[in-house]
Amino acid sequence: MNTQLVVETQSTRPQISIDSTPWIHLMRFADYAKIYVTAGRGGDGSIHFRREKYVPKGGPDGGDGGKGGSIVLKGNPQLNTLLDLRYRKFIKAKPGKHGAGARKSGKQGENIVLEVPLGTLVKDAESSQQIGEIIHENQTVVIAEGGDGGLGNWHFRSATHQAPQKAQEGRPGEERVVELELKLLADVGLVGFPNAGKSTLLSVLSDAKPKIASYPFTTIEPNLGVALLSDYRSFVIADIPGIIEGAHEGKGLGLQFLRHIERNQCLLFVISSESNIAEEYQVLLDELTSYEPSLLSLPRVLAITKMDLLGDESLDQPLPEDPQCEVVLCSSVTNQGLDELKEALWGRLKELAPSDDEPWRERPEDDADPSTDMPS
Ligand SMILES: Nc1nc2c(ncn2[C@@H]2O[C@H](COP(=O)(O)OP(=O)(O)OP(=O)(O)O)[C@@H](O)[C@H]2O)c(=O)[nH]1
Ligand SMILES: [Mg+2]
Repeated sequence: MNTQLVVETQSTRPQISIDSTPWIHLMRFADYAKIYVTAGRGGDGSIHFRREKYVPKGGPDGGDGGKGGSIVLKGNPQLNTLLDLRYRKFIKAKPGKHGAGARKSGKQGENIVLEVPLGTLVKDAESSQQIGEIIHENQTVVIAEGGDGGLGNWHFRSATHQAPQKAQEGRPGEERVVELELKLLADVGLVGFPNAGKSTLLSVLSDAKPKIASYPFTTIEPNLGVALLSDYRSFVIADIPGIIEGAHEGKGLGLQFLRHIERNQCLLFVISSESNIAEEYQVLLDELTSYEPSLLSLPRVLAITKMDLLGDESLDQPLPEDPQCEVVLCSSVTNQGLDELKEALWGRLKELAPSDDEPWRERPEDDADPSTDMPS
């Protein structure tokens, strides 16, 4: 557990208004990428005839062309963003080699494998049709299939056609524009205003080491961490950029972060002890509702952070009246309430578990066959 924190001692929560932070609009959150992919063309079939000593008029023996390289996505749980792909706009796989005499097939073009985080959805940019979704480690989805190699003239021989001058050309590889969108797969999603202390909380609840600073929107891409509890229990927490009023309309990092919350099993609201807690909680709830009303059916826990800043004073303000939400007072500096918070989250996640034998982390969509459609 990482307890080395650089902590500001005074309240650092500024008033966020979109006018005072115009640079936020310029930041792109790396959970979306559009790429142009061209699979390799298949190699041509060969027109060739056997030439051997003492074998006059050897028959046709032109081999087939090799298949072109495909472009394939592969799940990598170490990744949290699609950033790498944003710098590789055009991706082209190698063609297959042409067939040769003695029925020799051409070599296949090499597949290009693009590693992406778990939770990546891929769709055809033109038709908007979903091509696939990466959920499991090492799961693959072909996004552009290599062209088949052409048949060599050997295939075209017949009793009446003993010297066919015909072979097939290789087929072109698939070419398309695809859009990738990341919706992180985490059990618990942190929801809070910028600077509320979300990343700091993630760093003390889990093994993650996110960037922490006293200015808003420090987090511009999501971080995942694994929270460990006793008896080998664990769950995954995702820290995402802060929410501000109007986020559902695209303010701040807006919609770019909200899509991650959809996949969480449970939401952890984070509000600083120095804020107007009930008011801030209501803004957060309203933003979630405006974006996707079904988010309110997710179990939720409210962590009131930075309790250490109150010193000896107790929390002297009304808490949100929400029977569905358990409230835990905590501090990432003194570790107050952290174990209680983990247990509260575990409790909520456990309620979702189908049974003790089946871990709750098995989501319905996880039942889908993770087997690959990777071309051979
Ligand atoms: N005293 C005190 N300071 C804290 C605590 N948690 C976080 N902070 C400080 O609050 C500031 C903001 O913390 P972050 O964890 O970066 O906040 P965040 O919610 O991730 O902010 P964004 O990524 O900008 O949305 C930093 O200066 C932290 O050191 C706490 O429990 N006590
Ligand atoms: Mg942060």
